[in-house]
Amino acid sequence: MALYLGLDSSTQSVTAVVIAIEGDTRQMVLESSLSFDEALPHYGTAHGVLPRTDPRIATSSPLMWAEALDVMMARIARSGLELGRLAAVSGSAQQHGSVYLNSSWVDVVQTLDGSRPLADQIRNVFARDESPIWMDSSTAEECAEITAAVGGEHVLARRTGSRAFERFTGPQIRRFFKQSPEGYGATDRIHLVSSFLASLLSGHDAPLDPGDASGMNLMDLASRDWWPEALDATAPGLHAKLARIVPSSTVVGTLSPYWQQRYGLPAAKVIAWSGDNPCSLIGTGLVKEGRVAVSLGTSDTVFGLMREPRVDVTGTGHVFGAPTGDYMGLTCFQNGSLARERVRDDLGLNWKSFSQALDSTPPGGPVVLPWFEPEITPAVPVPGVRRYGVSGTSPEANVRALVDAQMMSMALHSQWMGVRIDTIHATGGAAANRSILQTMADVFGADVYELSVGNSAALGAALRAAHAESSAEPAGDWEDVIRGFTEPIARTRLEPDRRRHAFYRDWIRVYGACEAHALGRGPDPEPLLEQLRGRVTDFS
Ligand code: XUL
Repeated sequence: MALYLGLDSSTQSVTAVVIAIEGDTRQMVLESSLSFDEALPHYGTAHGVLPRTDPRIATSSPLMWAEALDVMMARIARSGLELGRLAAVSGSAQQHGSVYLNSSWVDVVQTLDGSRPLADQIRNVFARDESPIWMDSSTAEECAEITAAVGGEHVLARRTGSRAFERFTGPQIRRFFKQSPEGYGATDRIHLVSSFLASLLSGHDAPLDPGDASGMNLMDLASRDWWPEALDATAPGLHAKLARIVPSSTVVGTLSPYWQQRYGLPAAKVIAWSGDNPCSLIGTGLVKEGRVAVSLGTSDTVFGLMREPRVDVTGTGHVFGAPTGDYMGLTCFQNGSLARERVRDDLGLNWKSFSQALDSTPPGGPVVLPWFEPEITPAVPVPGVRRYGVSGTSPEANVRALVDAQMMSMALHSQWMGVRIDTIHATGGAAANRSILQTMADVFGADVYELSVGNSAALGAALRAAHAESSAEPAGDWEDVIRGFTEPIARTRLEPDRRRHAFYRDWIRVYGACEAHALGRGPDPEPLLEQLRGRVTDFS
């Protein structure tokens, strides 16, 4: 039985998943996590982030990520698994974060000594001790400069898959170049978290994959190579500081002598690492267009595979490379569980009575735009809930209006992906709520399944390792690789109600009109609202 290891270096922790595959036998044989704050308190992080005074700045320690990898590999080596059978390793990492390395890096990484801890040996390879991470929002000025230099937001989005975002790596590199020209000058190599860790595993300067490179505002989506105009707009001499971009399934090396000597691990193949979202795409089984995942977490996210690199002209969605060689679309909504909990608490409900309220109220009441916090999609910088239609409504109607709004907003703002959604894999805390999932099925007109996969990014990385290994033989079939690991729970399937879906197809136009009006981009939606309310029927 071959073993495959998937690692996920996320914002707060590192997780390992080992899967075993032999013919039709498929098992997850190890799942283990360590939290940076708890396991490595000497770095002083809180939730994986270094102490900060300016709330817009978020950095972490690349040395801590390396030490955590070392601790995790030691743990895996002691796990009792038959690691001689470890065939391949791949990884996932928080996207956008960047690691700045000086001229000693290449030599040091190639000559790591198995008798000394990793962190002691790489302490001096950094041109910058702190790495900006995805939670950083300090680069508005650099975003504007890059956007202007390449010819505007639409050009940048069309070429790279996203307009300029503050957390994306290009704007972060530009800020470093502007704030510390000497530091930038002393930087020989800029890695993403993913390619930095892949380098440490393979013992040489590893390439990037298109999934993670597309989170930089620097990669040309069509050619999956660096886009010279974006490099020029970002910082001088940047091309020479960046590694190559290779297909996600590339074998970038084998576990280096360091891991073999120190932990007795075999020379297993190291497959290019990717970002956590592209890895989660695989770990939630989305290897086919038409299937999307809706993650109902603190914020809600819709993501799915796209055969074509369509981009969101409204500028809120992202297109990343998918590990399958296709593309993935991702749209994030800030007011997810946060808004659900707010309404539940304001109305003095618990989850049971929240669901009862939802079940007992048909759609078609007031329209509520649930912007309790600043919203990402659509961009609403100044929060505030907006309401249209009947006033003085019952608590039940408020619950229905909120969940309808969240589902319609997700359906509306994922249309840019141009994908006919027939199946939804629902994950995250609120996916346990059947009433919410039924509304999702009715609004999207798709079958909804609950997915029980935890650690989807680490699992996705392990599956990517298995796929890359098997494609050395006849080309690996993704459906075959994920079989037995990412299937949704069949008995959780919820089908859309035909009549309700027909109603929502019209109601979503009302929702869109209310949203446009609230954003100052459209006429008063009340006449449309009234006209459609006449069509509300008894759905019981
Ligand atoms: C995606 C993003 C986050 C990080 C979290 O654009 O910023 O999902 O990848 O790890």
